[in-house]
Order: sequence, then C-alpha cells, then structure tokens
Amino acid sequence: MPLENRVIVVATNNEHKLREIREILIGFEILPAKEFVKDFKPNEAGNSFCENALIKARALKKYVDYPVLADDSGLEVFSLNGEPGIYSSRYSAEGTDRANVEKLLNRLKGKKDRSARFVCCMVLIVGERVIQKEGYVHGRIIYAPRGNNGFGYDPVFIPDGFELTFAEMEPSLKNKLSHRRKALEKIKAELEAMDV
Ligand code: ITT
Repeated sequence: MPLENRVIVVATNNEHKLREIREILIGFEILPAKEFVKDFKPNEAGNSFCENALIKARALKKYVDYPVLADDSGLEVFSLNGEPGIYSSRYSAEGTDRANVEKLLNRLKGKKDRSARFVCCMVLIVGERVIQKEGYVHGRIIYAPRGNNGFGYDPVFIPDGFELTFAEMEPSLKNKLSHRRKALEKIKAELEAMDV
C-alpha cells in the first residue's frame, strides 16, 4: 500500500502533540485515540519515558488494527537530578502547565546550573513489530515565562543556539528542533523502509 494511504493512530489526548506529529509525518493520516476508545487514559506507571510510551501504545493496540504510535515526553533539569522527568505533566499538585512551570522556577531558585533537556520516547507498533526511538533537545531554563505558543514548559525553555523560548518561536521552528521531531524522524525512516 502506498505510504500516503496509511493510517496511524496516536495514543495521546494532547492536541499539541497531535498537531506536531501531523506536521512531521506528512503523507500519513494521523488519527487520535479518542476516535477508537472513549476516555483513553492508560495508567502510566512505568519508570522511564520508554516504559510509559510502551504502556500507552500497547493499551491502544488492543482496540485498533492500524499501526499505533505513542509518545511519552518530558523535561529533565540537570541540577534537579532529572526532575520533573516522567512526572512532567503532573509535577505540581494542580497539574496545569502554569502551576508546573511555577513549581519548576521555585525549585531552581539559587541554582547556578539551569541546563535542561526535553526527552521524547516514541513507540510504534505495526502488527507484531515494536519500534522504539528516542529524541533529545538540550537547552536552559530561564527565570520567567516568555511567549504564548506551544505548551507545557515551552515558555521557560530556550534551546541551545537560540535566544527565543520554544513558546516565542514560530511553531514550525520549534517543530524542526524538538525532541519529538528527532524521535519521529527515526520512526519515519523505519516506516518508510517497511513493507506493510
Ligand atoms: P498524553 O499522555 O496524552 O500523550 P501528556 O501531556 O500527559 O499527554 P506526557 O505524559 O508525555 O503527555 O507528559 C508530557 C509532559 O511533558 C507535558 O504535559 C509537558 O508538561 C511536558 N512536555 C513534553 N513535551 C513538551 C514540549 O514539546 N514542550 C513543552 N513541554 C513538554
């Protein structure tokens, strides 16, 4: 079947992620989990980004014959021993982007080293095959949020080599540099080499 006729179902509830994935996997029809499963909320109880991505992908694959793709991603801050890490989306008690960012800035008070990286683990399941790829983007955390694009920690993250936060950049530029892009490019190469 030609690549452009292929459907991939993504194990996410995050609209921002879906948009980013659609911009990268051009030529594929990208459908959200909610079109196949009501209230898709797998228990992300893994100890790593890849374990959680695998949990999400396997949970969705039970309901879907199409290839499924799952992303688990987050921010790791070096001087905080990798916090918030796999807890990135539920770092603060409220769990909103705003409260998570506020907690991060508080935790970094007095720390000289503000270097950080975004991490993404992508898992693709096609039939019996499970493909797992990681992507990273390094940068630093600034002192107060800037910009309105993107989501999560984008307003406080400046990637190395730039002066704008991810939230100040055009979404297309963030999407060129991002951890998700890097992981997805590797997945895309595998997909293109596949004869399914
Ligand atoms: P799904 O599990 O439904 O995919 P989620 O938002 O809960 O959606 P994760 O469990 O992968 O996704 O948590 C990712 C969190 O990490 C996300 O909520 C943000 O706080 C942060 N994050 C991940 N990628 C990011 C990005 O590109 N920009 C900013 N923050 C990001």
